[in-house]
Amino acid sequence: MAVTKFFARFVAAMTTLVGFAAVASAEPVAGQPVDWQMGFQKAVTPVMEEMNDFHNLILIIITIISAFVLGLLIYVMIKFNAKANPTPSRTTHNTLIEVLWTVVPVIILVVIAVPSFRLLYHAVVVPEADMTVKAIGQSWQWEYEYPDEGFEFVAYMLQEDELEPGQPRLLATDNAMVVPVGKTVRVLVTSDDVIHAWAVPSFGVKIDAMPGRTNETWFRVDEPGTYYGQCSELCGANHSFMPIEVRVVPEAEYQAWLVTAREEYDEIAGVRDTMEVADADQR
Ligand SMILES: [Cu+2]
Repeated sequence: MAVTKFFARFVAAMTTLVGFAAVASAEPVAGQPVDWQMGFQKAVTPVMEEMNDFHNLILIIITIISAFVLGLLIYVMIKFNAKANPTPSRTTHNTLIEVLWTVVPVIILVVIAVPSFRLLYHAVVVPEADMTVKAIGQSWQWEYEYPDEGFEFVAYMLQEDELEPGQPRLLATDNAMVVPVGKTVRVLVTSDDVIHAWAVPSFGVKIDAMPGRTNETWFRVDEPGTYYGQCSELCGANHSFMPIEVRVVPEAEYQAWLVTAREEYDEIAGVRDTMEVADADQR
C-alpha cells in the first residue's frame, strides 16, 4: 500500500518536473516575465547578452564543480567507509594534491575574472551617447526628463480597469519612456525622496536612484518593442506599484512622438528641490 502511494507521488513529482522543463524551453518573451519562466527575460541589449553569456559560463563551471565534489564524496563514502576500509591510511600530506587543489581553483577564478571584469566595464562605462533621459524616482512613480528636449512627465502605473488588451498588469504605465531603436541612451537616475532603483531586466540595467545624487547607466536596444521593469529598491508602501515602461520605436516614430510630447508635457522645472535641500545640508 505504502509503495503504491509512494509510486503515485513519484509519478506526480516527475510529471511536474517534465512540465517545468517544457515551459522552460519555451521561447522567452522580450520585455516582460512569463508564467513559469525559469531563466532571464530575453536579452535585447549588448550588455544583457553579455550577462547571459557570463551566466551560462558560470552555470557550466558550477555544475562541473558540484558534480565533481559529489563524485568525490560518493567515492570516499563507498571506498573508505569503516566496513570497506577497516585500517585507514595514516597519510597527512600529499604535495601533488595540495598544489593541485590550490592551483586549479586559482585558474578557475582567473577564467571567471576575465569575462567578469570585461562585463563590468561594458555595463558601467557609458559609451558616447546619442541622447540622455533622466529618470527620477518618486514615492511612488517615475518622472522622466528629456533635458535635450526640455520637457518632463510622470509615468503612473495603470490600474487594472485601465489596462488595454495586451498590457501587463502591474507593469504598464500611463506614460512611457520612449527612445529610438539602435541609439545609445544615457540614463541619469536620481530620486526626489527615498532610495529607489531603476531596473529593466531585458536591458540588463539596474541602478539605484539616490536622493541628492545622480547615477548614470546606459542601454542600446536593437529591436523595437515595449520593455518593462520595476522599482528594485524597497522604497515604501507602494514600492511594487511604480513600474517602468520603455517603448523602443523606429526613429521616425520617435520624432513624431517628440512633436506631441513637446506640446503635451511640461517644461522642465529646473533644479530639483531635493538637490537644493542636499546643497543646504552641506553648507
Ligand atoms: Cu521605489
